[in-house]
Amino acid sequence: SIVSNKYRTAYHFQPPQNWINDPNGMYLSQTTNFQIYNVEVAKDVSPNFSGPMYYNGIYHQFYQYNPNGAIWGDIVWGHSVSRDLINWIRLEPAIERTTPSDINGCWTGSATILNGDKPAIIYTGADPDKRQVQNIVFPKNLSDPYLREWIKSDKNPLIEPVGPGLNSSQFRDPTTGWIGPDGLWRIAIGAELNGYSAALLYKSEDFVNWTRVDHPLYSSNASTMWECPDFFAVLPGKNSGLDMSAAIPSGAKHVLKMSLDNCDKYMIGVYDLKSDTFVPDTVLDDRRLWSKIDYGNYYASKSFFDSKKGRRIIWGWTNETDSTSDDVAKGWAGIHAIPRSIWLDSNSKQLLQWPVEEIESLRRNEVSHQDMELKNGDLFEIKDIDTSQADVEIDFELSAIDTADPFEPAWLLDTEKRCREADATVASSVGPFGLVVLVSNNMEEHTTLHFRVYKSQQKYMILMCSDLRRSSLRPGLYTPAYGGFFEFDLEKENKISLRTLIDRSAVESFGGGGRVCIIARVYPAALIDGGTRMYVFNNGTSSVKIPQLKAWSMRRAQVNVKKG
Ligand code: DQQ
Repeated sequence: SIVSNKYRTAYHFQPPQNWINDPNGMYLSQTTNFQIYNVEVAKDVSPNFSGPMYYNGIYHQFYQYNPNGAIWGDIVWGHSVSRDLINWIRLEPAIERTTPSDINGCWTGSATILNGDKPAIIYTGADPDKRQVQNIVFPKNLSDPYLREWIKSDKNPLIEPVGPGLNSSQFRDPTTGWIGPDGLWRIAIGAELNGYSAALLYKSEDFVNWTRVDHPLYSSNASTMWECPDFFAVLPGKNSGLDMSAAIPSGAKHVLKMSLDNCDKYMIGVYDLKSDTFVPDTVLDDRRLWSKIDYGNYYASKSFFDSKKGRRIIWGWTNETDSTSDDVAKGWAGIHAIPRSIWLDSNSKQLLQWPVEEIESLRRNEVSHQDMELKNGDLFEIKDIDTSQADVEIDFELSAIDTADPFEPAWLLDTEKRCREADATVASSVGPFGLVVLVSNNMEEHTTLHFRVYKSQQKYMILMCSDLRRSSLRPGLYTPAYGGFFEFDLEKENKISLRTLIDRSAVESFGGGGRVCIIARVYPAALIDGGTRMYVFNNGTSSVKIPQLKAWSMRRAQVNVKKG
């Protein structure tokens, strides 16, 4: 139907139809048979394939997928391959419900590359008693560059929910494995233990026989079960990634990510090898204050180390925010956010994220503006690009920052509320200024991305909002005002950057060089008829300079268009 075509994204990851949720195992396989691979790729995706010409590996992406409809259910492990993380070829499902240990569910898990470039996937199955257990699969034929077929071990289930205090229906989503100083493999599993949330730690010599360690990797009484834990090492200020199965360099920090309360949160700390536990740098009892990977519609993310480019990449799931009946009518639901490089800021206080550079290969029709000044009330239209499928990068330079309003720490407890109260129409001294996207001709529909600067003792706090409340005239949509705060150091920087990827019903934004990320789903009627516009604006009383603004139309990527 017209509706489904117009809201469907052009370069975000999604299957051709039906429901998708969590990204599952991901990794780069170093194939030895380049010849076969290149021939097959050429057949499948030429002539418009935009990836790098030279490539010595294949990215694999697995995901929770319903082959039978646009709602959650009948889940299998979808499988797609790519050589550039942007254009994907869809393969047959890698894992389906076929054995007692996964007959009631084939849920989230992770891939690990074992010694000798042999991948293995450990995933959660639901058994005949609906207990959650962990299973393993291996590729049937390592010389198949696509690794199409996966064989279940007859040792399954490898891990069962046994032991006092363990809730057998809250025991899932194993992480990628890593090797400790004793040479043993480790994985963590999300669980509810004695009513607390925990990342349980398991050890193994051979990746098949697992023993639970007598303490969790980390646990907390501040929340219930954590879904999809992710555990990885980072080096402060270095945007290169670390391989979790290699020796961890000194000075490294560790990150524990967990999915709860409809969002992905994380803690930064150290991995104490003596006690084999994660020790957060700061423990916050109120989980509303925990840092978020993304302050918008983003869940069940997972990262992997990309050995080709030496970076860590994170993927997350972004659900629809229209109604279930809309999803059934569209015939599809769910996308994945653009894969992002993820690394630790030099202050070791927060993660930074940026869309992988490969996405820039889709840019065309560059427009650029230099040295603009926006006074109070100014609205400047960005023209000559496809404003419904675009990439925009803007630097805002601040003047009169000393006059910024004072910051209230209580706002951190509910950043969405702050974005509703201090919205794009409410002037303060410094801000709001930003970008308005997917604007209908009469402006009745618009999605606003904006910043506001507050003074907090010696530093500044920036509020970034993605306000969807006027995004569509259609009824029955979830249209919050998402928001997050980040610190701003006037001595080191005087510009606030905004990058926004607009992809029809997806608006994915990166503020302050990736300090606050917000992905949102919007369904403007203007996408169906009338067309959309885009503007930069300033509604703050002091003026804002834009030393540089660049915008591009984005080409359609080849996302799962054909079967390999
Ligand atoms: N989705 C999977 C679970 C996981 C949840 C089931 C998170 O394994 O806990 O589809 O979105």
